[in-house]
Amino acid sequence: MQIFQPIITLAFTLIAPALLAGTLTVKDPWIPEAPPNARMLAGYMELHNHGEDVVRIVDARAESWFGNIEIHISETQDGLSRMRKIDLLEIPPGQSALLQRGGLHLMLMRPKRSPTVGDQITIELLDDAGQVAVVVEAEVRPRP
Ligand SMILES: [Cu+2]
Repeated sequence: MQIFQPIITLAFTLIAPALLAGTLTVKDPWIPEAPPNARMLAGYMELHNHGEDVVRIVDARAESWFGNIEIHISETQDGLSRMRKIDLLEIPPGQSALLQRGGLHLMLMRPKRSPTVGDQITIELLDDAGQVAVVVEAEVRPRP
């Protein structure tokens, strides 16, 4: 039996990262610093799906920092800029989703404390199966 142990260990070492890594990668996640009493902050990043299946993001959480997080899109209608909540962010295989100023973004709502420049905020993005699709380490930076 003992002779099989290294083989099992090797197999797990090879397989485990593939299972854990998921198919989304995150580039440059950041949060513009907001005034201390702000009721919401934005979260920006680039998500890339390097897997073979579509990824559907429906929710996000950072429970030690925010009461809830929504996915928003900013749109200009009749010359007015407004934000709309979207229930599903679909990223097809090989495609990216860009969350940036004036477009898609995470809306980080009901802050439990005030994020300040340099803070690292861990955000989990959840897929339509309720699984964590990717864990994001977003840095709070000065507002441009
Ligand atoms: Cu918003």
